[in-house]
Amino acid sequence: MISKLHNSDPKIYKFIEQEKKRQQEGLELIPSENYVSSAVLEAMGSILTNKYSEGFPNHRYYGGNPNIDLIELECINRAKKLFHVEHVNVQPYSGSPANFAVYNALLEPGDPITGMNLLDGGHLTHGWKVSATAKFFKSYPYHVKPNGRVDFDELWNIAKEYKPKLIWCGATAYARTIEFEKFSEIADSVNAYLIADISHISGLIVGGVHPSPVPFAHVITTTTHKTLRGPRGAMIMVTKKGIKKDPEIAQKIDKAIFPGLQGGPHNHTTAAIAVALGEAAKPAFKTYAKQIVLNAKTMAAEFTKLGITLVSGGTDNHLMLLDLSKEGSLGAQLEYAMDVAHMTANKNTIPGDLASPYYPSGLRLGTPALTTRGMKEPQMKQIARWIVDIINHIKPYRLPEDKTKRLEFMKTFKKKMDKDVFLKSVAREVMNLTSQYGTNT
Ligand code: DSN
Repeated sequence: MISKLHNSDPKIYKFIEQEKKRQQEGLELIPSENYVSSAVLEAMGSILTNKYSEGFPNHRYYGGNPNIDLIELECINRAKKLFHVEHVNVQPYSGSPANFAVYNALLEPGDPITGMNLLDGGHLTHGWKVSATAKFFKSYPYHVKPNGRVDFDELWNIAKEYKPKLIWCGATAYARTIEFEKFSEIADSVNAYLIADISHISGLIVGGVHPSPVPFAHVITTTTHKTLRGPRGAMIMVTKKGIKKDPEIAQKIDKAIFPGLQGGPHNHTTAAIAVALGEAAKPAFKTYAKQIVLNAKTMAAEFTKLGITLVSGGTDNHLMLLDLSKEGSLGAQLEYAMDVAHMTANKNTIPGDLASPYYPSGLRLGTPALTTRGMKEPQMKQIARWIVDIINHIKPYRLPEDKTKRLEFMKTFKKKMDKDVFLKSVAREVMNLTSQYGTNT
């Protein structure tokens, strides 16, 4: 069947088809990515995008919203039931706006906050220096210890000295269980809000393979497109504990989103979130979440067996962080070489990285997307072996110490890799594997 898009805009159609092919042929190892179902895609691509509906259900600033109200209310109710929370706002455009809305709701400019340092696995919006969150609030980041786990002694000291009004827990490159109870003890001791950003692990929480922050946090934020396997969007949830601390907290969050920060909600996204939440409520999702973690543990064990160092020595969740400092800060080179071999991952800093975020010493890998495709332990071992073969192959290309030489070095490296016979042979093996698996649509 020739699509309407193909007829009306063949150029964009072609680019989309190319991307579809890339997603089908390649191995998606970025831990924050996933493949949505056809049902989620259908809702995302629906006519709901045509409608303005500023405001909230039954309280809109535009007419014609009876159906949008039904969709948003259904989405809210599904989220409340699935996560066991009291209030949910499903309108944030994505994770960063959701987090900024929390600041907007609960703090005054200049208030002190703390979150995990970006280089240690935290998120930009948890107070990293180049983020607006550090411009408008005073940020005192906490770190991980040499063993790769959160340094709670340091966090206690930060809490006592700076009295943060808001503490973030949750991360983007942290392979260990988030110890919500320990964070809540510290937050409660200084009467701070504890905000759990569960973007990476919300699917694992729903699937019962990671503890829930609900008894401990006041507010929870999550994107909906990572392990939760929904569309690109986000939610802000308020717990009983949050309402006990501040009975107005739910209204403050809603007002911070609209009119505080955003305009019209993306109703097509809201509908697709509702569909994804419906899928996540099914028993099969628990099996999926369990397999994500099993796959990650299997892959991590294979890397360790093959001599690769992992930050924190392994994983409890869906991701792992390869520490390639002893191999020569290979993060950027490995990301590129893997791309040539049809494997997508992302270079990442490691705790205490002496290289820069653009040329870091680590590589972040995750299993949610591969697990969606139905891959299991044997495939994880094979993929780890391919990656280690590539690491060994590119080891001679150590990052130059002299920063001014790095750009030129990468240009030459990329040209060589584009024609590299070994990488092409891995790409063929990868395509042979991926041809046996669909992409959830
Ligand atoms: N960009 C997300 C990730 O990849 O983890 C975080 O916002």
